[in-house]
Amino acid sequence: MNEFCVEQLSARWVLDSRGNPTVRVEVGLAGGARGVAIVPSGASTGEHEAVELRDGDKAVFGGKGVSKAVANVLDRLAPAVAGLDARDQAALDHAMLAADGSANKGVLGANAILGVSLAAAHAVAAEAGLPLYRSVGGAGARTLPAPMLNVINGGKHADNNLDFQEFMVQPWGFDDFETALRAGVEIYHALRGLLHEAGLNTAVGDEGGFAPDFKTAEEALQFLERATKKAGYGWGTQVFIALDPAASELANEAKKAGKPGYKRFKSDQAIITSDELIDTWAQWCDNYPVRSIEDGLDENDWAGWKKLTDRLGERVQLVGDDLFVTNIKFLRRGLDDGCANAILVKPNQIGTLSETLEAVDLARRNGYGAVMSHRSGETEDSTIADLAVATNCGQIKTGAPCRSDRNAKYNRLLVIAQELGPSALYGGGA
Ligand code: 2PG
Ligand code: MG
Repeated sequence: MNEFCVEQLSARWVLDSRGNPTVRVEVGLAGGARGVAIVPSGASTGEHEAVELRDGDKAVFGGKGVSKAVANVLDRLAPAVAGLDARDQAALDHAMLAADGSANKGVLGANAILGVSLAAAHAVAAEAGLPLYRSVGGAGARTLPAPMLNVINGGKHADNNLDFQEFMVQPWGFDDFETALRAGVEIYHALRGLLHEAGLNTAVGDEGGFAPDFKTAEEALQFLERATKKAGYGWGTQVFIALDPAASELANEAKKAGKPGYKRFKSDQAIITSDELIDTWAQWCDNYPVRSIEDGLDENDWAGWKKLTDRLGERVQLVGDDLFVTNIKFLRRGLDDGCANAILVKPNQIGTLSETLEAVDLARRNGYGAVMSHRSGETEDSTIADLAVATNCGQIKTGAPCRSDRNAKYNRLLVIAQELGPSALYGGGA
């Protein structure tokens, strides 16, 4: 036994940003340090994500209780990791995978496993007297990520008429994180003013972005352009568009209607083909400064992804979220088939920290980008901010600069930037 060995685990439910229960884990080490993590939760989840264990008892939290996952932390995972040296994250995670025994963490729950995995990493950092990004990333961790700010919400994240889920701005031509974030915030406030003047709703969706009804999806892009210019920034020189239409959701809606393709389920109900959706993205890239498109097609439309990548992959970042689910098995297929050129990284899609780091590593070694990401259901936990810096991945997606569950990450990055001082690099540098 040394001071980094796991001595104690506690767990309980707490609430996430949508008011649903989620798992909070605290890990105590023999040396006395403690680490805490709270697990997030998605709404537009990928089919192949690791299993988020919910109780399913409709009488309690509408079935969304996590008492089974909490019990699994205490009864099954605690004995599996007791006494292990938590500095060996892969060994600790592996002990939990062995205790679960399934391919998708469906026995004990990825929400239980990830809670322990991340809390253990926090405890190690505390015991070593290091910030998490340094403890996980080592001496080279110093790149602040370029934020993708999701300033207009639609799809499953809002009750408006936008079929596509996320309209983000990404400040790219800036020297440092702080100035880039300031630009994003000023654009957000300019956008609020413009929407208000136009008589549009300024209430926000799940990720803090505005969620008005627009005449067309393209009108959302036009508002982004006006807001960027009103805030005094260069459209297409300093500020770019990043999109996450979450196309798997459109494909699911078509499937429900018994048809193949993609259904515009909130606007005109039209069902369009993969080729037509690719044409839409190509047109938008011609007419607007689009830098990044995530889940532009359905997670099962590998042939479409190949076409999309051949058509736009040279000039636009094409990010696989539902497509890869932070899982190297699916990422390998993408690498082999030439699908996408970047991966979205969500620790709870795969369920352990070491597998998350492995996915980032595989992507980077093969020339794919990596974007660290929140979930639509979040909390005050800001672990992903540290992970973005730890991996030097250069980009983070963590919502609008609004609502404390989103700003917890931005605020943590501001503090990290200050800590790093002149040694900090910025992922979206000029
Ligand atoms: C996404 C995410 C986060 P959710 O699709 O990228 O923005 O949404 O957490 O609902 O899957
Ligand atoms: Mg997505």
